[in-house]
Amino acid sequence: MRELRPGWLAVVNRPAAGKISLNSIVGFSNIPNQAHSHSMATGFDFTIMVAGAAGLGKTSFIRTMFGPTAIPSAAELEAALISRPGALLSPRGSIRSSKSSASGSRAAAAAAAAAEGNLPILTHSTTLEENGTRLRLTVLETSGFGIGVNNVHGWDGAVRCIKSRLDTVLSNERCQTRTLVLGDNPPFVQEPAVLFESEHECFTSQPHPAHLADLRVHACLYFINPSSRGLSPLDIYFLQGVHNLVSVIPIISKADTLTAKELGVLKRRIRDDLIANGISTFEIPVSPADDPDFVSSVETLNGAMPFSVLCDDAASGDSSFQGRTFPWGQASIEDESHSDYAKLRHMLIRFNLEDIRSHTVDVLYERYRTGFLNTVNRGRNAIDNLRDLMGSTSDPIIKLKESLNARLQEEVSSQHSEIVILTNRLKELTEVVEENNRKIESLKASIAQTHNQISERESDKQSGRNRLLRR
Ligand SMILES: Nc1nc2c(ncn2[C@@H]2O[C@H](COP(=O)(O)OP(=O)(O)OP(=O)(O)O)[C@@H](O)[C@H]2O)c(=O)[nH]1
Ligand SMILES: [Mg+2]
Repeated sequence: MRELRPGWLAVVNRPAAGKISLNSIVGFSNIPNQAHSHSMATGFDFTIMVAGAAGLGKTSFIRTMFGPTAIPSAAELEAALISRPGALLSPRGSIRSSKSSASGSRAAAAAAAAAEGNLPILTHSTTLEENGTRLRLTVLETSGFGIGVNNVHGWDGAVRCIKSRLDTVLSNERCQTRTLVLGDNPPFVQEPAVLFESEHECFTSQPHPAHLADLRVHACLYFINPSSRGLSPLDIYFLQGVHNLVSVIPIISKADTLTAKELGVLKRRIRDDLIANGISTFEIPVSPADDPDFVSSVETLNGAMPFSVLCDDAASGDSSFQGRTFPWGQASIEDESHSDYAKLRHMLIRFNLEDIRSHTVDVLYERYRTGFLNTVNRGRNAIDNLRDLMGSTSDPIIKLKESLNARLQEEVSSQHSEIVILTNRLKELTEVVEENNRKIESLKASIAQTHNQISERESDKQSGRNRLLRR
């Protein structure tokens, strides 16, 4: 093998069809192995929301799929509420259950909160390990939806929860420094929810390399009532709210309660309702370059949507059989004639987990981010326009204040000068009046003097006349 020096690339053969093959081994064919060992060291984050009306088997499904450590059962949750009465919190932090009434009050408290638009969300995180691969699984379960009298705003809390996680990632990206996580459990944003950390850590080892925790909800499994006649208005309301934020996978629960014919009809109605209401669900991507066998298996999986599922009956106590036992027989979760559970597991975990994640992260989140930045830019442009309008690069508010102050001062000074003019005019007029008064006074005095002179002359005349008469 030739020695590879910096800046030197081995003689290359010009490509036959766009590819360049090197004559010597550089070593980048080892990159997949490096990526593999890095992934093994850091593990994977996967956050999943299970949503749907109360009692449809959401908890049972997660426990069947990921094992009993992935989420507490209803009984474990009640027990936890009895030991930790304040565990069920409303978004505003008020305690919604008390020790004395924990059992049974969970549903009532959840229904009350859901009616106020604060649907409680049970958040449970655990690290699972399989053949050395770590999966940091976070399950968010909507709890108590649809059992209240008024469910109109029931889903708002769940939509807000998904958005707030996206917003956290978005604001983290805009921060100058971000905190890397050491250890298994990522930090959590406080949900309007019950927050339980797993007490059954499956994995203990040295801290693995630091990584940036991904808080986004990657998939939303939406459970549909098997006894419905398609999507209900509330189903449509929720799905329309989240389908642009997360990869949505619709699921028909309790497949064992439907005949094959009923299931076919329900699936068709749900597909029609999804299309009619413009709701997009996750589909496994295929490209024209893909192998035809692969394409046909993907078509089978995509065609099975919405998946019907059947959950293991934990209460049966039979660990050798996964499924449900009835007086007339057994329904196995693995049997494809009973449900699409095997197909869903195939897609959700075994083959398309990364596709689901990348659809949420690279397509939906990018769209959300672009929309947010467009809004911010529009706001900035409006401020810039205002600045241009004011002919200054300074803060428009300060500029506006300054211009108002200047105008006010101008008006005050113009009024002031008017007052000065008027005062001067008044002074002049007063002087004129005083002058006129003085003239009047002097005229009065001269008139009085003339009067006196006339009366003196009159008396002189009278005395002359009297003298003449006496003679
Ligand atoms: N027949 C049948 N029953 C099921 C199935 N899955 C779950 N159940 C039963 O449905 C009931 C409710 O199951 P959960 O898993 O607690 O339902 P959930 O959706 O988590 O309920 P909430 O958390 O209260 O919203 C339990 O009695 C389960 O045994 C299923 O596939 N078929
Ligand atoms: Mg549950």
